[in-house]
Amino acid sequence: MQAISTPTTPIAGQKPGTSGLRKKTRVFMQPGYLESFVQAIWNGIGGVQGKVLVLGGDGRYFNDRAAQVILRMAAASGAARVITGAGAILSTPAASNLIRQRGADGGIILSASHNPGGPDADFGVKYNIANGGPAPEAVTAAIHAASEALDHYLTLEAPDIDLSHLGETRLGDMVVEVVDPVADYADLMETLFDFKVMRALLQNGFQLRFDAMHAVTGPYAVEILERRLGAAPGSVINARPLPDFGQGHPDPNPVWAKPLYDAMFAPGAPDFAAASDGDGDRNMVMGRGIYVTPSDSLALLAAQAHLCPGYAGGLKGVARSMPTSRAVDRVAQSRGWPCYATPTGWKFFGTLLDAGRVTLCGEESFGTGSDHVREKDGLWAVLMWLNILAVTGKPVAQLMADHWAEFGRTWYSRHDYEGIDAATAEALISDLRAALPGLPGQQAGGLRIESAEDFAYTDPVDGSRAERQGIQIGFAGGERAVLRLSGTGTEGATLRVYLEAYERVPRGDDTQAALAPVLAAVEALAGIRARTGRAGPDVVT
Ligand code: VG1
Ligand code: CO
Repeated sequence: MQAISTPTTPIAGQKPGTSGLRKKTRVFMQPGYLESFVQAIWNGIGGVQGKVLVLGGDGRYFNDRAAQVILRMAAASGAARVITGAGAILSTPAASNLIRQRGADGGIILSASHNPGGPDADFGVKYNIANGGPAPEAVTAAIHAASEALDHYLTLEAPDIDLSHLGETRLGDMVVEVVDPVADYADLMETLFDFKVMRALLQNGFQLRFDAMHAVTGPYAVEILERRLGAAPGSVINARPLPDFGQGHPDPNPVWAKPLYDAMFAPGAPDFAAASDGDGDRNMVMGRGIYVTPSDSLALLAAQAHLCPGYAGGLKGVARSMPTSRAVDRVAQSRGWPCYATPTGWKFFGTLLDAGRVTLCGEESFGTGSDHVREKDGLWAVLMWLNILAVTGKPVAQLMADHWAEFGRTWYSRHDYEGIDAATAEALISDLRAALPGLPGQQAGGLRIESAEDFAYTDPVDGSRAERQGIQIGFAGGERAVLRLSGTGTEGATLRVYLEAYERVPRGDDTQAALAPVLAAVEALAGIRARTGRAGPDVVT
């Protein structure tokens, strides 16, 4: 087979800091566009000659065709082997696991995560390194530089490979190995959690509902929850992955997983419910009559991790993204663990996990994970919850009440303003940034400002530096507000406002009421309503 060289298409707007490229699907489908980005990855990582790569995606529209393009391009550039899940399907955590288990040089994940899929929705391509985690800034910067210098890409003239059957085939000189996307991942889960005690729980009438949102976790959840753990058939709902996620928004939060959320407050609610996103790395957790914020979930999992076999030896430390609430910090402090605050994005946890400094980490954006892979892991979090529920025998609401009684309650909410004008959003942040030095000591709303900074981070392991990671404002009563712009959107700008307050002895159960003073302070400081013309946020989680 002959390698052919074709001129490239400019890849407009790739942000150097993001770990992949997320665009409208039709943009990726333009002739030569996907090819140009993939060639930029190959060039940015020093070529793929002789390398072993993992390839898989969340099954969204264009996943199948993109996989064929990438296979031909890997073969044309001399890759030795590409390992892919049947149908080119792999959840993000399963891809991370496969890279690690097989000692691959890296991998490509096809997904736009929780963004909708379809010809008029979103697609994405992400490169993961040999530790199984998202490419760090140095690698994404090299890929970005390569994309700007690109003048041709290499591919093969070859028919599509049949990816529906397990086994090995050849494409030119490269081996294409098709594996079961679920088996290795499910086996890994059995090494971390007590399947026997969870099976007994489910046999004793405990009801579970898992909403796969017509995304990639369907087959994983059916295999693990229904087949291996014996949950009643049908416990996994929306289990069939669809290229457009059934026209849904595969984002597990109270807004986009509303039917599940509402069901947990209605008569006949099951004991425990959870949902995951498009590519399976996010999770939302609920009990009967209770929604657990991701920040609280991280804190609870950290506090109870020792009940699970994989973590029985205790945790080395914990990490959270800076905007994530400090609920986990309070657990770490009482247990004497180191606790790190990193910039937003899972890639920043990689060095800490690799160096053995932390065991558990998480983000407020419905992401929780551990050192078992190098991505956040939705089903893993669900299983950890189930394991803890099974060992303690307490309902979710009781577990949380006991947790808050021990550590106090960290009230927390995120308000998102989506699709706002990019220039307005940039100006809002840069004006706030300019005002930062004068803020400490001033009043905002009814609160006194104690600290104000634009978060910067020096990685304690490799010394790499990340600046301008979000405006963080601390108030005298321990309240906190964070403002930053999303790096994952594909339309306009999204402003995220993170609100936090703390009560040692929590009163009531109204999160937004508890956070109203912080919100008033943010409005006074940033004037979001006046600047954007919006009456309020589009999504509140
Ligand atoms: C969002 C979340 C962030 C998460 C990222 C990728 O980023 O806030 O915590 O790591 O999505 O998640 P941003 O820049 O839009 O705030 V996933 O599940 O889309 O890979
Ligand atoms: Co995701």
